[in-house]
Amino acid sequence: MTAIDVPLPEVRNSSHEARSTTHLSQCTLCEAHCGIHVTVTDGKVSRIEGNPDDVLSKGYICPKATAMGGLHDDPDRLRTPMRRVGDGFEPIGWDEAFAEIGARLRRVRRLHGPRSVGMYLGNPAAHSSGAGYGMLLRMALRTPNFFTASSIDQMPHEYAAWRVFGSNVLMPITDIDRTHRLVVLGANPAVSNGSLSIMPGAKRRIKAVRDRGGKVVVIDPRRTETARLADQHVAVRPGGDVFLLLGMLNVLVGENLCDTARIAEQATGWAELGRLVASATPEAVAERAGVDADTIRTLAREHAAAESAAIYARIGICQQETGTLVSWLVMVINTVTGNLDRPGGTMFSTPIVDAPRLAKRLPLKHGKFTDRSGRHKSFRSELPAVAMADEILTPGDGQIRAMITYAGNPVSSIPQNGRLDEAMSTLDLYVAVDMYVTETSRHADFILPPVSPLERADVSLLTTVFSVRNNVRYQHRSFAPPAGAKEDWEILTRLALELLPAPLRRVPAALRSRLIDAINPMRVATLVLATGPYGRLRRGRSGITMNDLRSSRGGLDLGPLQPRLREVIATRDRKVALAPAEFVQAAAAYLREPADRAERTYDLQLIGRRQLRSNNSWLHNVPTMTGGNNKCTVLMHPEDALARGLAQGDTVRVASAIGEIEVPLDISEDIRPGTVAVPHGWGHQGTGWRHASALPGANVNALHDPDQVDAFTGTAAVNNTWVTVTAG
Ligand SMILES: Nc1nc2c(c(=O)[nH]1)N[C@H]1C(S)=C(S)[C@@H](COP(=O)(O)OP(=O)(O)OC[C@H]3O[C@@H](n4cnc5c(=O)[nH]c(N)nc54)[C@H](O)[C@@H]3O)O[C@H]1N2
Ligand SMILES: Nc1nc2c(c(=O)[nH]1)N[C@H]1C(S)=C(S)[C@@H](COP(=O)(O)OP(=O)(O)OC[C@H]3O[C@@H](n4cnc5c(=O)[nH]c(N)nc54)[C@H](O)[C@@H]3O)O[C@H]1N2
Ligand code: SF4
Ligand SMILES: [Mo]
Repeated sequence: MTAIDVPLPEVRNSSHEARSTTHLSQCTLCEAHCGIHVTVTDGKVSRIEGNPDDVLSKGYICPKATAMGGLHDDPDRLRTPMRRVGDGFEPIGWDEAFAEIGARLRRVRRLHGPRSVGMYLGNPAAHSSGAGYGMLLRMALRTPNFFTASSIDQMPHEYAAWRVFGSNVLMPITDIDRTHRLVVLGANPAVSNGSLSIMPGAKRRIKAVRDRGGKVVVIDPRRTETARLADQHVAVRPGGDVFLLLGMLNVLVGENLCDTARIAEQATGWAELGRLVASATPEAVAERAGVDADTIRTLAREHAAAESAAIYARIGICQQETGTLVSWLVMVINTVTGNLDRPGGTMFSTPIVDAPRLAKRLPLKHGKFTDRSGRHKSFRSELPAVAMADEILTPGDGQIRAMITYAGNPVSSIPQNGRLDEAMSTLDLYVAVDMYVTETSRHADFILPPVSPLERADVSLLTTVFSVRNNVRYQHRSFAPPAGAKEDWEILTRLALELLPAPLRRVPAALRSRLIDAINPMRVATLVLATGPYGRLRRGRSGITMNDLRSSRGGLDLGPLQPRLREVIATRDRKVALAPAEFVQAAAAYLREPADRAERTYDLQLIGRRQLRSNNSWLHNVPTMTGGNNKCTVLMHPEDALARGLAQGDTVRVASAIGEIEVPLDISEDIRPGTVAVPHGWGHQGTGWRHASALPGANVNALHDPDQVDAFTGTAAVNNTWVTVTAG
C-alpha cells in the first residue's frame, strides 16, 4: 500500500526521445525541497532540472538534485526488508519481519520495561511526512530514551525561542527577500540553501539584498562561499560569538541606538539586559571574540541604522558550548533594534498548519526526566544524542537493550568517542528503518527500507513552517512504487501497531490495512489544509484545496511573511522575554572569564565544513557527487602550515584528546589562522555502500568529545574542539 494513487503528472513527452517522459517532482535531500523535472528514459532517470514554476525555488537546483536519480537507480539501495544471518543479511517478507520484530520488541519490554527500548530519529525524517509517524512510534514506545538529530543541530535555537517567545516552535524566520541588511552568523546558505529560514537559491537572494542597496555581512571563522558574496567578512574566533554579540549590545544600549518605544510595547527585561552588558565594552570583549573593537562597534551601529536588518544565525553557533546563549542574543539584538516582527527583519510564518498559532497549546518541559547519570535533562521530551552510547553500554536498570533507528546514521553523525559503533552490536535487537547498509545499520538485526524518494507523493508540512515566504508545495511521484514496497510512514505505523495490546494487534490483515490507510499522509495533509488558515473551513469557497495544490505546476504561493507577534507570542505575559534569568547568569559568567592565555597541548581550534555535493553522512555512494573538490580534507591557513612544515596534499594526523584521524591537508587563506576545518559524514569503509566504501576519508566525530555540549540542551558542541595537526 502507498499513500495515495495519483496519476503521474507528465510535463513533457518529447517525440525524438520516444521512450522519455518528464515528471514534476521535488528534491527532498534538504529542507529546501526544490521543485524538479525528472526525465525518465527506459525506466531510468536520465535528466533532472529545476522547475521554473516552483513558487519558492523558482527553477533553482543545487548540484545535489541530480543525486535523486543516482539514489533511485543505486544498486546498493535496499529494496526489500533484510534480516541478519551471521555477518550478513538475507531478504525477508514484510509480514514476517513485522511479526518477528514485534515479538522480540515486546519481549525486551516485558523483561526490562519501556526504558529498555531506545529510538533515534535522524535528519531525513524531517524531509517527508515520515517524521509525524516517527513520533507516533515514539509514543507507542513510551520510552525516555528517545534521541534525534536535533541535539546535534537546532536544539539551542529551540530552547532560546522557548524562553524568549514562550515556545520552541517560535523560531523567527529571516525575511531575506525584503531586508536591507543581512548578517549571517555561523551559517553558509550559499552551500546549504538555508535551514530554519528555508531559502532555495540563497545565492540569488543574497545578491538581491545588495542589488536593492542593502548590505550583507558574514561572521564566520572561514571565508565561506557566502562570505564571497558579502560586503564584509568578519573572521570571528570559533566560540567567540557570545562575546561579539554582548559587545554589540553594549554599544546598542550605551549609544542609545535601540528602539525603546517598541521595546516597551513588545518586551520585558530591558533593564536587566542593560546591567548585563554595561561592562562588555568592545575593548573588553575584542580579544575573546577574536574581532577588533572598532569592527564590533560598527556592526552594532550599522545594525541599528539600517532601514531593516536581520541576523541569521544557524548551525555554526548551535554546535558550541554557548549555542543557546548565542541563539538568545541574536533574538535580543534583532528585537531591540526594532527588527522583530517587521518586514525585512525576522518574522513568524503563516503556514498551512498554523504551528506558530498552535504553539501556545503545546506545553513544553525541560528536565521532565534525565538520562541515568542525571547529567542530561530532557527537553522536548527527548534526551541528547550524545547520551546514547552510555545508555546502551552502562549496565543496570533501564539500560537500553533494543534500538530503532529511523533515517539516521548516528555512528557517523554523533560524537560518541567511537563507542556507539561497538554499542550498536551489543543490543538484543536493533531495527533500522533505512535504505542502506550504513556505519550504523550494518549492526542491525532487521533493516526495513522505504521506497525511493522519487516513488513517494507527499506534502511536507514542516518545510512550510520555516520557509522565507509562505507557500505550500506538492511532491509528485516520478515512479510508481514496486508492488509491495512501503513508505516510511507505513513502516513506522506497522512497528507502532506491534506494541499494542494483543486483541488490537491481532485484527485481520484487511482491516489493519484499512485502518492504516485511514491515517495516510495525504489524508492528514488534506485535513490540515482544510482546517488551517487558508482552508475551506476558514475561508469558504475561496479556500485552497488539495486538488488546487495537486494540480499546480509548482505549489501555491501564500505571500510574504506577515507581522503576527501579538497573535502568536506564547509567554505568559505575552511579551518577549529579553532577559531570562538563567541566560543572564550564564552570560555574566562568560564575561567574568579572563581571555584564555593558557599554554595548550592542542593548539588549533577545529570546526566543521559542509560541502556542496555532500549531504551529511549519506550521499557519497552516488559517483557523480564525489569527484573534484568534494573530499574529506583538513583546511588550514598557510601560516599554520608553514609553522608546522606541512605542504598541500600531505597526509596529516589530526588529533584531539579523544581520538585521531588521518586526512590530506588543504592549505587555504580562507580559514582564520589558528582554526582548521574538516567536513563530517565521511569514513564509509566497511558499509554496504560499494562506491563510498572505496573512497578515502575519515569520521571527524572520532575527534569530538561527547561531554562537550551546549550547557542548556546537551547539543554536541563539535565546533570548538582543540586539536594538533602533524605530519601523518
Ligand atoms: N561533526 C559534525 N557532526 C554532525 C554535523 C556537523 O556539522 N558536524 N551536523 C549534524 C547535523 S546538522 C545533522 S542534521 C546530523 C544528521 O545526521 P543523521 O541524523 O544521522 O542523518 P544523516 O547523516 O543524513 O543520515 C541519514 C540516514 O537515513 C537514511 N535515509 C535517507 N533518506 C531516508 C528516508 O527517506 N527514509 C529513511 N528511512 N531513511 C533515509 C540514509 O541512508 C542515512 O543512513 O548530522 C550531524 N552531525
Ligand atoms: N550541501 C549541503 N547542504 C546542506 C547539508 C549538507 O550536508 N550539505 N546539510 C543540511 C543540514 S542537516 C543543515 S542543519 C544545514 C546547516 O546549514 P548551515 O547552518 O548553513 O551549515 P554550515 O554550512 O555547516 O554552516 C555553518 C558555518 O558556521 C561556521 N562556524 C563554525 N564555528 C563557528 C563559530 O563558532 N562561530 C561562527 N560565527 N561560525 C562558525 C562554519 O565555518 C560554517 O561556515 O544545511 C543543510 N544543507
Ligand atoms: S538545495 Fe539542493 S539538495 Fe536541497 S532541495 Fe534544493 S536541489 Fe535538493
Ligand atoms: Mo542538520
